[in-house]
Amino acid sequence: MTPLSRPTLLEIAAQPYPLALDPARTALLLIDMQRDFLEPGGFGAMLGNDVSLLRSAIAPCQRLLDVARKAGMLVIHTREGHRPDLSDAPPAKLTRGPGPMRIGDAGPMGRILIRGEPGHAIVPELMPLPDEPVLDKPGKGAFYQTDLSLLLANRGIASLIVAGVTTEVCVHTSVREANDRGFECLVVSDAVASYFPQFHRAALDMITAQGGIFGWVADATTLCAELARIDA
Ligand code: TIU
Repeated sequence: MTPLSRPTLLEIAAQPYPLALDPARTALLLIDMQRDFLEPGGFGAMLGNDVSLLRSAIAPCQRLLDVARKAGMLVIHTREGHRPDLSDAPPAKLTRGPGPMRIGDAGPMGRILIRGEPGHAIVPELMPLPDEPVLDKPGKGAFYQTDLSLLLANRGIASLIVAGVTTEVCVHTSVREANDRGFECLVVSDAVASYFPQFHRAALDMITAQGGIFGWVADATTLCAELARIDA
């Protein structure tokens, strides 16, 4: 395909219909690609999940990161987790689940879902670059109690390419928050993943249903081919 030498609208073949993206006003939002969710011994495993189900999203996220960086797009990483003293964790979140392990308890990758612990870090395959903002969020949504709105406003961002984990929890919550704030969201179907394949499918369907009630869905190959045309 022909490279684009100046800012031009990209037309992405997406569901439920093609999406026009202005790359200068689009950010890549990578949600919670943390060891705590993707590796054994963290929060995901503590909840009784098979964390290997999430690892399929790593390679598509790497490809997205690569083209977004080359295109000069804003890349933002998020991490779910809490202060070591747990003062930002609602009691209802701390006591949720059957136990015996809970948020803040010591696990194989350090204290579970605690900022600064090894398990809280983003997986090495997707290590943020020094100039890429990393947002620590105490909730499932990327906007809740973070300065994400400010970062996006300062860069004039109108559209978000969303990837990460898990499809129906933090990705979905963040997309719903973004949609209500007026952002157009494109969720990358194979760069998001869930511990529950049926929830993954349903969550993607819920985004595109009703004429794209929450946004659009496209796969990483389709999207990367378009983004790779941008001459940064
Ligand atoms: N449990 C689950 O599916 N997800 C979370 O707790 N957090 C995120 O999705 N990041």
